[in-house]
Amino acid sequence: VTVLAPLGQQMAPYACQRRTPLLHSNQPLTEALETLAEEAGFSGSEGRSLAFTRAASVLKALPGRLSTLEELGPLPGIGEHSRRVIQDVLEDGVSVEVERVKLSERYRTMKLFTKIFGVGVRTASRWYQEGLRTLGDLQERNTKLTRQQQAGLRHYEDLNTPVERGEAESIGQMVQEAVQRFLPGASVTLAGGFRRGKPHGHDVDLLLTHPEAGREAGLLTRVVSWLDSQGLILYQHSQENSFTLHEGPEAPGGRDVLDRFERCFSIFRLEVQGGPGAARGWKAVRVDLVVAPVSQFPFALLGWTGSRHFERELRRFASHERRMVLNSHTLYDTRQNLFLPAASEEEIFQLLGLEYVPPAQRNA
Ligand code: DCP
Ligand code: MG
Repeated sequence: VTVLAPLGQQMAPYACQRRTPLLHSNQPLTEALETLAEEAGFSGSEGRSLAFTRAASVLKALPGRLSTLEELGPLPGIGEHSRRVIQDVLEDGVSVEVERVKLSERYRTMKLFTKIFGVGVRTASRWYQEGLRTLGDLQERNTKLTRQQQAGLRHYEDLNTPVERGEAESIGQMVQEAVQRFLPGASVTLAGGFRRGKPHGHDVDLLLTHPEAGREAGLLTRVVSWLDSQGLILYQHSQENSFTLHEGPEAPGGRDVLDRFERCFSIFRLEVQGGPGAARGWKAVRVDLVVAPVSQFPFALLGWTGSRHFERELRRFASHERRMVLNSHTLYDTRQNLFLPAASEEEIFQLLGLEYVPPAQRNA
């Protein structure tokens, strides 16, 4: 047996400097930490949530299974609280704190409500405070719901059944066919978790573009109307492109806005043979369609491939280490006062002075 150097010895500080595969050897530890991250998010403690997420992400990048806390060495990015949780799970198989969270009425209710399409932490929290506990309560007490939340509730079971890769690919195909009708030469790219190699996901993220700038304008409306006329769409709401370079390099939009692309949040009606929808022959699936002009496409692809934590770290690295602003549209160098164009994801990593990390290694 070779004596181990601390497992985390060569761990780079930012997740975007590391390779994080989908499968790793420390699942019980990362699950415990991510439960606490989720719970902190439910309580509005973003900082605490991020600390647990960071710790989990570091463990996902370790080359092997951790058996004692000492093997970690003085790893930056894993705080006192996370270390205690890791130690408990290593010693007892579980963390009492995590188990208590999982059983708590608040956590369970928040989870139940935030799994409704269109319900975020703030809404779920308000409902909890009003004494609501079940999906039935929402209906019985005539809780005011948006059109999106009504659709979310109507398709709750389907939308919380994982989407299989094959299902994501057939939806990609359906969209591709619709796109070809209206704009031959346009492309449809499967992004999100599936691009990182996940076998299933909570939704299907599709990016549309065309190699000639400007040709993509108006495409989404036509595609969505056509799919709708074919009975393939159970719900949709679209948002127009609101991005202009003149606004400067600030992060696009407010707190809740990820980017400003023309976009459609939808629920598709997918024909299925097996699974929970088999008896009726179809299943509801969440699909996000996003249109990017070709010059922004590499940024959109990078931004929409994730993981969420990988993206957050890329932006933090760009700003803290390079004085650059990265978003799903552009990269802006604040020292040169200059937008830096890129024709591929590889080029964006290069501009940031980062080693290229392929999608399958972005599961931070
Ligand atoms: N994204 C992000 N920040 C957000 C939301 C999304 O950076 N607040 C990016 C990264 C995600 C991608 O968009 O990977 C798609 O978002 P999803 O919520 O669909 O995440 P995934 O596709 O990674 O996971 P899932 O398998 O649950 O769909
Ligand atoms: Mg997704």
